[in-house]
Amino acid sequence: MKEKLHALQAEALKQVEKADTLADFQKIRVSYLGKKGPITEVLRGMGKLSKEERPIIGELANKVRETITEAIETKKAVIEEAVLNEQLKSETIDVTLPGRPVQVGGPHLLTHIISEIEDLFIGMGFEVREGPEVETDYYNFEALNLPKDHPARDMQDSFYITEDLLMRTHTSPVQARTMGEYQGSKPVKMICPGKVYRRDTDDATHSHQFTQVEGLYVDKNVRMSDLKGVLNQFAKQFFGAEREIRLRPSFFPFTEPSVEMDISCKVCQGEGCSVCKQTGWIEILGGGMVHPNVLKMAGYDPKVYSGFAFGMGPERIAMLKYGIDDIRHFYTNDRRFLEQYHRAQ
Ligand code: 2NL
Repeated sequence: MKEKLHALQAEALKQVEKADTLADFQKIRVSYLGKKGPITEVLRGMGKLSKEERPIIGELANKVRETITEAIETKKAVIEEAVLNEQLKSETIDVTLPGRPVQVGGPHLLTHIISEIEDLFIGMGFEVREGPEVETDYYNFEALNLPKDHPARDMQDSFYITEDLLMRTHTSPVQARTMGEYQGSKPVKMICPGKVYRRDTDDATHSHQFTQVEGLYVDKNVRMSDLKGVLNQFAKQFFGAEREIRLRPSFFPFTEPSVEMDISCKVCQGEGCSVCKQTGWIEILGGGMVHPNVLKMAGYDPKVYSGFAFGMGPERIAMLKYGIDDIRHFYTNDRRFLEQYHRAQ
């Protein structure tokens, strides 16, 4: 019996020596130490042994079992570590590799310009209002002193949905609606940014769809000097404190008198160059004192109330500020154009 146990131990240890996968150890454990294995068999057959032999064989069998178990565990630990090391090696991350660039989006240049304009006028006490892009003939034309058959309507030919409904040709109807809502009950101090539409053929300076920001201030005792002060403040904050402004007489059906505002040319400081077409000045917006008819139609008594209004095109302003040569760049969505302005200030 003793020899049999010693032989079993020697045989098992040899197997452990040869084993090199985790499955091998499992097999050895089952075949030597398992329920149906030889060691268990010896321990089970103890009853048949003499009283003297029993403790000696019992102790030896237990020792053999421990020795085999220990050998398996020791070698298994070595193999497990090797497997882990292999895995770590194959799964290492090279932290020195450059990362994949993250695609960061940003607001469209026009959105950016419009919010900048909004911020400046909010700072002067104007509120921002929006309105429908599909307008009635009344708010788009009639309420702005452009009756049917007025020749100025030809310049603002639009896309008609029905005889009475059209894509708005300017954002002024938002202002006409606001005044109409208040019916002369309180002052109005607002700007209205948004998309507008004209039946134009697209080229470098024309687009059938573009944007506008218009402003309106109606109160008692609003004067031309208020318009000049507000627009001067806007021009200096937007284009730079060193810019001068000038107002030239002009005509709009909804203002009287009407003006156009120029800012001094940054390129030549007023000397005359190709950017300002040798004039030293660059036109940036139009405005004037709200026509009494416009006030009257919205329920404001022109003997009590007066107001100024102005309108500008963010595309033109962006083109001047960044030297963009074609209005179509804003709408063709070429990322090589758009991405240049993701960090625009
Ligand atoms: C331009 C000129 C202008 C207005 C817009 C306006 C609005 C109301 C009453 C009177 Cl409700 N006027 N808006 C006035 C003058 C000029 O825009 O060149 N825009 C791009």
